[in-house]
Amino acid sequence: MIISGLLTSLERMNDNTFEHSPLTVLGLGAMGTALVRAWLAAGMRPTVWNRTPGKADALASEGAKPVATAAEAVAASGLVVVCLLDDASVGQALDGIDLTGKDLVDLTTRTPAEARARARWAEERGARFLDGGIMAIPPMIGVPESGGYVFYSGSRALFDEHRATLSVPAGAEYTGEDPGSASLHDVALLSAMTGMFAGVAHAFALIRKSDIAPTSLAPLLVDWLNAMAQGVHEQAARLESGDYTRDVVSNLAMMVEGDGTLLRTAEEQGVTPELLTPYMALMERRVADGHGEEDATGVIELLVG
Ligand code: FVH
Repeated sequence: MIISGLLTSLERMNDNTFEHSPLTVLGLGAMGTALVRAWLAAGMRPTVWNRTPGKADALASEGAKPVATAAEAVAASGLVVVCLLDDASVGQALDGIDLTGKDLVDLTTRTPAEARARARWAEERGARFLDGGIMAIPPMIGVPESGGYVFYSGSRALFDEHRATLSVPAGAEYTGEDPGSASLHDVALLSAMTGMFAGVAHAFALIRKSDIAPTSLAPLLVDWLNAMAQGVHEQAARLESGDYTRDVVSNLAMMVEGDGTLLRTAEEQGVTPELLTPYMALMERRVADGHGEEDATGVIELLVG
């Protein structure tokens, strides 16, 4: 008893022994499967469970240990990683299961409020909780050079003890004790990505019926978006200073004037402007409110009310 307790403590103190530490993964969708393969490649043998059993078959032949129920899977390891569709599915999968003494790391995408509620829910059941927001797609998992990483927030002690294990599939970035912090970071980045791809969709629509090939526009788009993305740092600095006129290169009045050209071109090409007009309307409101000499940073004031 004392010896096994000492071993557990030593494993926790030095997580370099992760290949021998029991690990469970709940959820073998595209992401859960990629996570399991990364841990298998690192020499671990995770216990795995999926609601639909067939998804564990290939992983079993690669060394994973499938079990029939979520309860068995949770009982098998101190560290339980969850990667399910959404927060509601986590509640359903873990309903009625004993979580006493478990370290629950939940990589399911959710809102910050859902993450805080899920942390309270886990702690009430005797578990430590760490929420994770994955900034990677499945092919980036287990490929360090892809730059994929996971935001983690919640129990610092849990993060520190399992950091080496958690760093196997992708980089591990701890953002704070507030369990909602990881998902707020995650959703902020995903929201920016959504806006970016809305712009990309509009750009491809403009050339759809032209003789410009999508594959010839693509590298130009990537270079242009990379160059313009640097302006994010300046927007952040203006937000922190509160001075939206500081070092402005392209002012809002000029941009709103230019929006007319974007809209007329969309009309000429037979493309609906509906992906652009909500943002343009906000820019126009800022100009009408007397902020034409600022850059677009002030639009954020209209969003938060
Ligand atoms: N795949 C991606 O590109 C993104 C990258 C960033 C992070 N996301 C999030 O990761 C979570 C899982 O995503 P996924 O890609 O693995 O999703 P699916 O392939 O659709 O697998 C969903 C799994 O969830 C299981 N599931 C759904 N509902 C329930 C339920 N009520 N009880 C138990 N399990 C449930 C499902 O099981 P089954 O349908 O095979 O039986 C899959 O294992 C997600 O939050 C992404 O936003 C991925």
